[in-house]
Amino acid sequence: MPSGLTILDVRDCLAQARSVTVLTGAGISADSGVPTFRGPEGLWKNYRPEELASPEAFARDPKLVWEWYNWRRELVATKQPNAAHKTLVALERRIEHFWLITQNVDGLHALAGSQRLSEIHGNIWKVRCTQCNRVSPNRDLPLVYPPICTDCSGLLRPHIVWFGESLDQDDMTRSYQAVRTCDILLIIGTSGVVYPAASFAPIAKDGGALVVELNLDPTPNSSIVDVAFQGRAKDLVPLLGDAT
Ligand code: BJW
Ligand code: ZN
Repeated sequence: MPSGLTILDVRDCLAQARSVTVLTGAGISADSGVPTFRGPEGLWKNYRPEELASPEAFARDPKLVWEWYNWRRELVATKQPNAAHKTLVALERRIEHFWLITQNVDGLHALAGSQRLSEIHGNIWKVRCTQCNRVSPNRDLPLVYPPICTDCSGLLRPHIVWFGESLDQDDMTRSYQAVRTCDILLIIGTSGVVYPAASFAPIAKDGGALVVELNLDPTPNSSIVDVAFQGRAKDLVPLLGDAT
């Protein structure tokens, strides 16, 4: 078990690796100014998930839910990818088998240039029709309520995976395969409490990968991974690659 690895050792392992998978969470975007969910400054401190981010909440009061997403869209629109997002783009460009799995809905990985990417909890810049299920991009600021599907006149909802909802099957197949078969799994800025992403560290370990966590604080993953580094994503992740 390679405990005692330094971050520069991990960089050297990455330089040799043919297959790398990365899982990110809200912590990577915290350094761009996007609030996390949990913790003292997190979104759930002021808003309860079941009141705003659940299918029941949307059924009960879609206008309130859209007001909250409108507020977050206005906020995210002012944010830019940081050095951690950019380093992952550089890694993607030089590693043969690379897959980035993000739980973030802010779109900052794609904005940075990531292409081999699964946004497993959706994207705040997409909407989905509650009647015909058509997904479409939408960057309206503000999004005028009620947003209506141009195909069937159904009410549009955020294209985001709420608690109790299924994740996209193709995304999950691809993500599980990437986690199972990688040489290295990097887990960056996630509290590691939300499934299915919470199961990725043990799955990668079972597959024989080197599993590395980068987070401001210890998490439930810290005791599973081979090595955990504490610090800000924008400071730690660039040490692993060649970001500008
Ligand atoms: C920094 C930093 C810096 C800060 N640098 N680091 C198995 C067992 C038990 C329960 C379940 C299970 N399988 C499914 C469930 C139910 C449920 C679940 O997981 N519940 C748990 C809470 C127990 N999962 C689901 O319902 C999922 N659906 C599903 O599995 O369908 C099938 C099924 C359903 C039901 C039962 C069984 C099967 C769907 C989950 C969808 C989650 N969606 C959300 C909300 C979206 C709303 C929105 O965005 O508008 O997605 S929840 C919320 O948490 C959001 C995030 O993507 C997700 C993860 O959060 P994340 O990214 O980890 O953020 P934080 O805030 O928690 O942590 C930030 C971290 O960053 C911290 O660690 C900081 O230290 C760190 N940090 N600054 C580095 N600068
Ligand atoms: Zn429709």
